[in-house]
This record gives sequence, structure tokens and C-alpha cells, in this order.
Amino acid sequence: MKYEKSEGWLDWHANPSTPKFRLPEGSVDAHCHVFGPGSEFPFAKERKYTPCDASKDQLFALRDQLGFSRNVIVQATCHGTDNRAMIDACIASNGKARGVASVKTDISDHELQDLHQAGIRGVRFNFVKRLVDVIPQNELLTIAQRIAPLGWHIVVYFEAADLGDLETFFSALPTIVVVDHMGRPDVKKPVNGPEFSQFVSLMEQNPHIWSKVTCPERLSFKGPQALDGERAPYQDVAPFARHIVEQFPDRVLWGTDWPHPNLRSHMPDDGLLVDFIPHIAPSAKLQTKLLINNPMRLYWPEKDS
Ligand code: 0GY
Repeated sequence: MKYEKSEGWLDWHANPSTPKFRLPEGSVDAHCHVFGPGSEFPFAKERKYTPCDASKDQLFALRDQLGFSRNVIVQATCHGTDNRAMIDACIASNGKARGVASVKTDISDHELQDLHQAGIRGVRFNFVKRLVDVIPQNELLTIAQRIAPLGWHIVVYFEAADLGDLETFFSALPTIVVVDHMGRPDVKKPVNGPEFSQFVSLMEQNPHIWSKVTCPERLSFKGPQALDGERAPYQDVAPFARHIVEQFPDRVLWGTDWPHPNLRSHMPDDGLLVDFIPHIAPSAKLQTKLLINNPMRLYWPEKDS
């Protein structure tokens, strides 16, 4: 099937630069997606956008160019609960990719086992209304109870303004809960102001809640420009991410978010995104936890030492 991309859709960066920051050996890109290709893996009827194609081979080429060893591929909303493209990528990776799926309440135990076999280790609950028709919390709780015995976790995506309505639900979930993109803070507000403090308190009070310190390109108002010619992009987002990394070093993950769905103002250079990492995890110890120890514990526990 041939698809027309959504109007204004920006394609992923074709020639990302080589990062100046050398990723430690064994680093995991713990948040990225595949889109189609649409000719092989059709996009969902209920999708809210139509992306460009972004195949597993293109993802794996980026992994190698940037210096990552592994990927965690998160089911993108444009594929709904049809996880085939993501599963195909996990299987083709020869153990170098694991996945996070979107599932319905009526998924059978057998299907869950098949997903596990393919490398899936979590499900995603999405509360962002521009991306999905939000599923009622009682249904999500049923899914949570079904996947908990498999040792999986739940990835949640929401807008900062909705945190108040969701935090009781998140606190009650029976698995590790990983929040996408620090709960999307408004980085024009102070890092120690009431809005971001609400998110920090949620993590303080719930040791099962983790955060991805991802997507500076989505949260930034200043954009990627470097300071003094240095490769120090997205400086308005860095204090938020660094705060989370320093306070919760054992509960943070990092990922590129390639191929960067729904960006309208600019498409990031993925090499420059990697150069954001030392600005939020300034020591080798923090970098090892963020890029290796934490994602390995969650996605490759059998290899975790
Ligand atoms: C992200 C963010 C977005 C989209 C999706 O699955 C998706 O469609 O996750 C977004 O538009 O903010 O994490 O990729």
C-alpha cells in the first residue's frame, strides 16, 4: 500500500553527524521506533498521522553509526496494536533489539507468550490525545495485571497538564512504570517550580516509577544551537534531564526517539542528540547507569550482571 505522509511531515535526518561524545561500549538506545515500511507493514486505520517510512535496516544503520550496541523499539501509534513491524525488527536484530508493544485487553496468553519470545518486555499506555483515542483506566489495569506475571513493565506517555489526573493510577500499577520524556515538562518554567516538582515528587514517592530523559528536541524552545560553537545542544532542556539523572540515577533511560514522529519545527541531527548526553549525565558513572546498567536490567535481565 502506498501512503501519503501527513502534511508538513519532516523526514528523519539522512546524514547525522558523528557524535563527539563516545558512547560507552554496550550502550542502549532505549526509545526509538520503526515505521513500516508501509508497503510491508500497513499503518493502522485508526492512526492520527501518516509518517514517512523508517525501516529496521535504517534503524540498525543509525545504531551502528552512533555507536549503540542495542535498541529498544517502542510501538508507534501509527501502527496501533498491530505490532508486526516492531516484532519483525526485534527478531531480525539477532538479539540486539527488544520491544515495547501496544496490546488490547482481549490478547490471549498464547499471544503474550509469542510476544515475549520475540523480545517484547513491556507495553505502552498512551494518554496523549493528539496521538490516540485514550483507553479507559479499568481496561489498562486489566492489561497491567495480565503482563505483570511475565516480568514486563509499562511505558506511559502523557502531557504534563494531565499528570494530576493520572498519578494515582500510575502509583497503583503493579509493575515498573517508565515515563516517556520526563512527563513532557514545560521547560520555560523553573526546574524547581511547582509543575516539575510534581513529577519529581511522583518519582520520590514511588520507587517503581522510572523516567526516560529523552526528547530534548521535542521539549526545547531554544532548539539545537550550540553555545560558543560547542556541541552542547538544547540547553534549556538539560537542567530538567540532569536533575532527574542525578536524583534517580538507577531509574533513568535514554534514547534517540528516531525517527522523531510529529516534529514540525526542525528535525534533529541524531549525532548532536548523542552529544546532549554528557550535559545531563556528566560523570562516567552516571553515563554507565543511564546507557547500560538501567536498560539492561529492564530489557536484558538475563545478561545483567
Ligand atoms: C515519541 C513521541 C511522539 C509519538 C509517538 O507513537 C507515537 O506516535 O510516540 C509524539 O508525537 O510526541 O515518543 O515518539
